[in-house]
Amino acid sequence: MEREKILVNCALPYANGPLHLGHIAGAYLGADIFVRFNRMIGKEVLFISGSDEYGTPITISAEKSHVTPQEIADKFHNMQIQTFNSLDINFDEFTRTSDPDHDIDVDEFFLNLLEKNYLVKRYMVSPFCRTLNKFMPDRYIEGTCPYCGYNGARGDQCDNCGRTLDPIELINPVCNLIHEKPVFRVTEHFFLTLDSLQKELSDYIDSKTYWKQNVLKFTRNFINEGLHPRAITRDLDWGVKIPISGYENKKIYVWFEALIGYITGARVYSMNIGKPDYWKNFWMDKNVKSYYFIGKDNIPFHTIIWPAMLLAHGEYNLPYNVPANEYLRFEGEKFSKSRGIGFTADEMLKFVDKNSLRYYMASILPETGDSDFSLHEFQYKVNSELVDKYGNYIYRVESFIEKNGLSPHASKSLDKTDSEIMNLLRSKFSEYCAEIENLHIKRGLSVWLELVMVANNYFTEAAPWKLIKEDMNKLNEKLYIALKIGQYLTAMLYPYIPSASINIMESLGIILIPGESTFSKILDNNDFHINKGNIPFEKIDLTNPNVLDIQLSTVISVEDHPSADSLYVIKVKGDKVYTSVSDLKKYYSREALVGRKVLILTNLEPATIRGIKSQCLIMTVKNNNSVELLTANGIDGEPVTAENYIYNGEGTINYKEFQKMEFSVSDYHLLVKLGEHRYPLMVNGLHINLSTEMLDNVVIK
Ligand code: B3M
Ligand code: ZN
Repeated sequence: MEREKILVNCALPYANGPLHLGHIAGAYLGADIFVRFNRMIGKEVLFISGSDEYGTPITISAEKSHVTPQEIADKFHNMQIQTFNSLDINFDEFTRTSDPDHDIDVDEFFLNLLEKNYLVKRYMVSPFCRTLNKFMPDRYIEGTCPYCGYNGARGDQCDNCGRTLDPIELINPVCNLIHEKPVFRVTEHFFLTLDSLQKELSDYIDSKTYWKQNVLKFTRNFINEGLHPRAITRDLDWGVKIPISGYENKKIYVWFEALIGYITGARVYSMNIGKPDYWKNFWMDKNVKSYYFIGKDNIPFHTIIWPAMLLAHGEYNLPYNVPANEYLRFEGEKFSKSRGIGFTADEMLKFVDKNSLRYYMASILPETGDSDFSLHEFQYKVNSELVDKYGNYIYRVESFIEKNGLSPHASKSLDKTDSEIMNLLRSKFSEYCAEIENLHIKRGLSVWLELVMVANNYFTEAAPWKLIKEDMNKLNEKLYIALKIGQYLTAMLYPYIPSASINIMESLGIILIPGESTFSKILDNNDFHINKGNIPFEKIDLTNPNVLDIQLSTVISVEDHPSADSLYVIKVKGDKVYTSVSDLKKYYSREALVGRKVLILTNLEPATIRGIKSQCLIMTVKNNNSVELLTANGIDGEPVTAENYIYNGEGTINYKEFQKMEFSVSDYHLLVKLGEHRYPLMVNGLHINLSTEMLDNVVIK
């Protein structure tokens, strides 16, 4: 029997920087959970996203880094694929809009709409920079929002009130590239006649009574303000070419062509699996529901512009649902790369595993309002729920069974408690399914957590350690039910933390194959073979995401290295005596070093240099050709902290990783970058002072 199909599209992230946790919570994690869930209930899902590579965010990054936009796009397209893979976020196709395949779909769409007069030529007034002698992209123009007064509004959209803007609307517009007031000049462009689709769009939105209120409200306001023709080409160098002659120096606007990337992704995937028309099932069959997982700032493009384009084109389905999420804050502040707030996904994965991160992020998805990412709460939830309750439950049950060589199997009859438990499992599972089907991804996990609490109580009350001495039949029944509970919990956890769930399911003797297994097949399985694997959860410790053990010490002796003329062998006393093989000989006499207070890094992987093991690095700042010893007042062995983060006492850091760490000097103070934050290095509350006021990219050696 043909399986029901659904299409899940995820906003194409700009390929202009690493994905931070706000991006992941905003659109991608929820989508992946929803896709895995739907596959587990037997639906056929096509899951598409890709890199958005023509937006001005890319050209701005390219200008800042003095490289081409293509180089930026290439770098971050690949980085984003890595990041998604490292989080088990697996699209069927992750396309890229700079790929020639994308031009094929954009050309078809553009010419289709042009032929039907949904694209008309108009003149618009655009910001022109006389110094650079070129029209400036909307995003390059900043000023005050005419609607809400926000001073950092951009020419294309106001981040504060979310409205899409034209640069000419901004109050006191300034080009943020060379900080010059632009002039406005007339230029010809193609316009999408949004106004001609006002009625169809209103009817379409009115039919979406089941959409999230935040999405409906924003969209209705947008439509009620009246729709106007919207320019869909720009005076740009970097973008999809306009597929008609005479417009060589203009390109198609990103918020027209990028949306068509959803179709490109589906079509390219179909070609890659050898079924070139497969995608049409999802885009043309009116019964197929399509879901767009996006962040809040993308709402108008997905609930107005894209439906208008699809209405005009006429051959493809319009979005069935657009469950846009709100914003994720980090410790109370909005995630921001530029202001160093929050961690990128890759940085967080240096401190925790993907299962823990997915688990915590799923529990705080900003589905109906902004939510807050707190390191403290992250540690608490993972350790107290995933590890201490769920992981521990599985461990207790499997250990008891394995230790006593038992193999529980279904009993012919169940006592009242067990019948009730089985009914509870089924009813909670249905509740869980209903929540996720209604896009309440977070609430689905809360239902799971309620069952985890029941599980632990059940096993404690069953007291198998007593039954084993009294009643083997009853023991078998209780252990079998305990395994059924573990089976339900592990199956329900799969969409949230797939890799851990697959491992634990295997420890129960059940194989869960992504894309093939279904809940019914898994839950109908009553045949358990325990092979207690390692419960794949470890407690996390985030109180000290500091990987550097730096301490204060005193130089107690300095000798020439016996077989290396340019090196000293220096002994320093920190919390104990360390030997350092150092090239300070080039900069300091032995007398100048003995007795000095110096900072030492003691958890760098030890290295043997010309036969002598170097146990620590005496830290200096290299500035041009001079070298400055890092020093401070205090007692030997006193830890150096990065603000309130102190070294958590575990692990070493290898030299390459250390070299990648970013230090800087600001206001004569030495700072280290952890995640997106820069923290001052302190010793008992005092800064580490340097003779230089400001230094970027400081080399510590
Ligand atoms: N690149 C939004 C963003 O990254 C935009 C999404 C396009 S979806 C077609 O914020
Ligand atoms: Zn505004």
